[in-house]
Amino acid sequence: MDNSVVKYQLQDHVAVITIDNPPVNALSHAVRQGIVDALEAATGDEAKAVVIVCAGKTFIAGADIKEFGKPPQPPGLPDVIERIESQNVPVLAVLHGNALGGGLEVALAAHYRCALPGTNLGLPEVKLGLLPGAGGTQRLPRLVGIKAAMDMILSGNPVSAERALELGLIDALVEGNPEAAGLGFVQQLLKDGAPPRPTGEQPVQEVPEPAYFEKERLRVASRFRGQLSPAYIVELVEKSATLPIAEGQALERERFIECRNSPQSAALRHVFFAERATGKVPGIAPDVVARPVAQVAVIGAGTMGGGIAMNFAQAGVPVTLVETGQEALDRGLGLVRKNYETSQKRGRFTPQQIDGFLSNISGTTDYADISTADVVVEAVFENMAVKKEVFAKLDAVCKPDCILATNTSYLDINEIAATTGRPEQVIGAHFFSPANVMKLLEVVRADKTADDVIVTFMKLAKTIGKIPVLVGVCHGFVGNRMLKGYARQAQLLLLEGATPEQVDNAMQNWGMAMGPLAVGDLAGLDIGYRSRRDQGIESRSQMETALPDTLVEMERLGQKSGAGYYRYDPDTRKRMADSEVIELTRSLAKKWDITQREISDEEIIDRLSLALANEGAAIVDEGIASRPSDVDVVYLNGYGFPKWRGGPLFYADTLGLEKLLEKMRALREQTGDPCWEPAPLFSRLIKEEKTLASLN
Ligand code: T1G
Ligand code: NAD
Repeated sequence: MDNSVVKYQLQDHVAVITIDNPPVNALSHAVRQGIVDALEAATGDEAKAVVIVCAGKTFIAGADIKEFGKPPQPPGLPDVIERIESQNVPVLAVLHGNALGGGLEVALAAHYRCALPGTNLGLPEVKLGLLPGAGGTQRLPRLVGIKAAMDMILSGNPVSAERALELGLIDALVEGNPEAAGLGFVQQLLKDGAPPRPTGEQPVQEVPEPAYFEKERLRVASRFRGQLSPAYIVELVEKSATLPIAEGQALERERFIECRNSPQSAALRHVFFAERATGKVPGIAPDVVARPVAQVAVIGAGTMGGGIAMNFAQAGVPVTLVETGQEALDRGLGLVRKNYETSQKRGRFTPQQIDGFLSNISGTTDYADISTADVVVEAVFENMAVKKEVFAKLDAVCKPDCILATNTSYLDINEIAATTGRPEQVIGAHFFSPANVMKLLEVVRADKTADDVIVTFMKLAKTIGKIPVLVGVCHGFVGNRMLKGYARQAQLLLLEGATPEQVDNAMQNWGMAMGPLAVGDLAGLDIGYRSRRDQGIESRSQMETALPDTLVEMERLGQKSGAGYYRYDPDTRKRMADSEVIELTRSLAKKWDITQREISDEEIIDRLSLALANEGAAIVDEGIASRPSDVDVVYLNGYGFPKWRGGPLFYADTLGLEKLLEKMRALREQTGDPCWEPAPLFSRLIKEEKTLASLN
């Protein structure tokens, strides 16, 4: 018996079940049915053993996430697991590539496991707002013990095959072709007379004291604020030590279904596919190929330049940092070395790795030294005249097909491109600080940017471990443009009576990594101050920037000066509310004739999240972003938006567009503020009975 994705064959009395469901052998309905049918065939053929193996680059990478939210089709995965474990002859799973989620649960149901070196074994369900729903929380502790199982399932991070062997998760490392290696291993098992060995019947190893579970519950409550599945994971792993496997699995299934149907998991599944969709650029022919990139140059070794260079060095791409003078160059290279020392202390990289990265980084003050670069990323001062001067120089020294990218945060890339004779080779590459850490990269398509330049840069971004989002040219692109409306609401709420602490706590309890005022203090209030002055906006002339303007002129620049919206303890850097700021805000409110009042956390959350959604919808409508999920990916990876809320536009759909319009109209009524004029896209979608997700 065969079906389109599961092959069955009998070899020397051994039944070989091969799953072939590209790209990642996900456990679709056809795969589940195919496995059960193949096991029935093995029984019918009186096979002496069964080998489960996968074709392609990986073992099973989990349940088919695309099937979630659709009506369940039997056999469900728990049935498949039951069927594997109850087979009356030894069942071996041969693992290679990734054995994740339901894939590892299939392996746990097998009686023996072997893996090729380099295989990743993990239960990443928590990253999808789920928990292992086919026995993982009950069988893994039986093999590796409670603590190792708890760490694996709560972190969702895989372990290597080598570590899995140490933990007792697999029985052996094997080499070569998975099927051949598996057949060799199973013949040894048969020679040794190895019996079927149901994992579910094995006792749980090393059960810790109750205090351990209490500590885990507390840790999870603070680390996963507002999330459902982590607490259930602690409960289920703890109960695996006392409940018989059938009861443990039944409770696990109940918890799993609750999580699967939760808005959090829907949000995290949206994020999973949204982050993979950003690389698919509409409107570019599939035959446009990326150019090879063998060497890169970065102009300016300041806050951003150094971090940008580190990304290329770590990806094995030689990079040259260019500065105005030796002193600036030495300072920049020194900053890079210091960053690596910190990473080494934190155990992120080994000394050997760091030596390798540093050997990929060189420095110069002579532009002629980068004439053979394939890509140049400019990260000099945010000043149009300086950038134009640099691009004119690059246009002169770099080879004709060298791609010239700018890391500008706000400046008009079309204007910069126009200073060169090769505007089709000019593109925006907006990294986020710290550039060697933040995963987001806004790739900015200028009016004349060539398709193969875009394809090359999107691929290069993935090579250096970034999530690229292609955006159009406008002030602040996607992220900073949306930030403007968000930050403005935060300022207005302060003038209307909320405190910095109240605004930040409301947003952090809602899930933001950090509240808007604390972010302002972290980034430095002087950056915004300088940018407003560069735009010719007179200081304190605007209601929504009067407070930060005043703070900067009081030398309160934020964390870097020890005070901003908050005061910071010089030793611990602890953030403390500051009555002086409250007083100052009160006096500014008087000056702008604003009556202060009690403000609820709900109003704060509404105004900040709706400001993001409204601007995000306008950005999609203008085509600055290709799809709503791209806007979500920008905010999730660049601005600390909580992943379990899916992003500003996914959240808007969760609220419901009619409800969202209602809230905006009420705010328009209440405040008279034209910013609450809803983006036309909302009404259009409502009229067509569609959601933002329908545009993804
Ligand atoms: N279901 C459906 N599609 C999947 C998928 C999955 N599990 N995993 C990947 N894809 C698609 C993906 O969208 C992309 O499609 C293509 O495969 C290549 O993926 C009961 C309930 C395995 C490490 O969470 O982490 O099991 O964009 O670009 O970089 O307990 O994919 O080409 O159209 O990511 O080489 C648990 C999810 C599920 C693992 C490979 N499993 N996958 O990375 O390729 S829940 C996971 C990954 C579960 C049970 C529970 C990665 C990967 P497209 P890719 P990659
Ligand atoms: P920075 O002031 O820290 O560094 C700029 C560096 O450029 C300095 O070391 C300076 O010596 C060098 N430089 C100036 N003119 C030069 C020239 N002609 N040739 C070579 N080097 C030159 O600035 P930064 O914060 O790294 O910002 C750089 C760019 O990145 C700006 O456009 C900024 O808007 C953008 N950006 C900054 C951040 C951030 O958080 N700092 C985030 C994203 C983007």
